[in-house]
Amino acid sequence: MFNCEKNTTRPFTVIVEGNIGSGKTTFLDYFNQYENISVLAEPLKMWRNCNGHNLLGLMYEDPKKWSFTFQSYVSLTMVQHHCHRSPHPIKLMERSVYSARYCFVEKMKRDSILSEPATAVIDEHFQWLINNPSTAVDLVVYLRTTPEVAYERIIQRNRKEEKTISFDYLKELHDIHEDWLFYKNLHHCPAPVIVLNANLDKSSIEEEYQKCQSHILNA
Ligand code: DCM
Ligand code: MG
Repeated sequence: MFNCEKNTTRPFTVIVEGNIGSGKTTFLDYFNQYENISVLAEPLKMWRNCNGHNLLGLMYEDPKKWSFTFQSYVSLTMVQHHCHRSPHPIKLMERSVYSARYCFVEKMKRDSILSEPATAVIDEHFQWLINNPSTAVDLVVYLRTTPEVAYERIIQRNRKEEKTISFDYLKELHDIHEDWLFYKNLHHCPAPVIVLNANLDKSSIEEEYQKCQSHILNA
């Protein structure tokens, strides 16, 4: 067993989930204004520079060759966030070890991008991780978009690594998020889920955030 928060109480931990382009960063930026919340954005910088290697870029360039490497690194950096000793009583994380396995690895497995042996290793690792107290979460916020809106936002933000993302890929990733967090018929949900309409644009989304604000702040 590992327990990164030995001798400290675990903060109320919220994971923010949703498709690529669902507005997770905008959500985190909004909650950054509260002093009692530790906000942990996805460590994209690390994924783009692991000792000089852009693993995110390699994964999109040659998925068969690099997906295992990339997802192994994602898992490590996500565990680091789960273990982060928050100085505040509330911790907000962008994604988690759960969406890495239940959405991205799931998709790669279905597409045979990850081989069966590679998936077996990931699964053993994942099962061990989630049986440890440090990966426990208290609330899931699901930023629910249509794949059309998410796709449009990805085009607008124009990340160079993401140019190869097709609408079909995004649609399938959307369906997997839906099955997991909306219909709840795919994998277990690690905590209660609040679903927000994340199709709304920046000018009206803050009102939507109110639906989960008290759950988070009064935790
Ligand atoms: N990503 C991935 N596998 C994960 C997590 C993220 O392939 N386990 C990719 C999807 C995006 C990028 O990383 O291209 C950033 O993710 P996000 O949608 O969370 O901003
Ligand atoms: Mg993001």
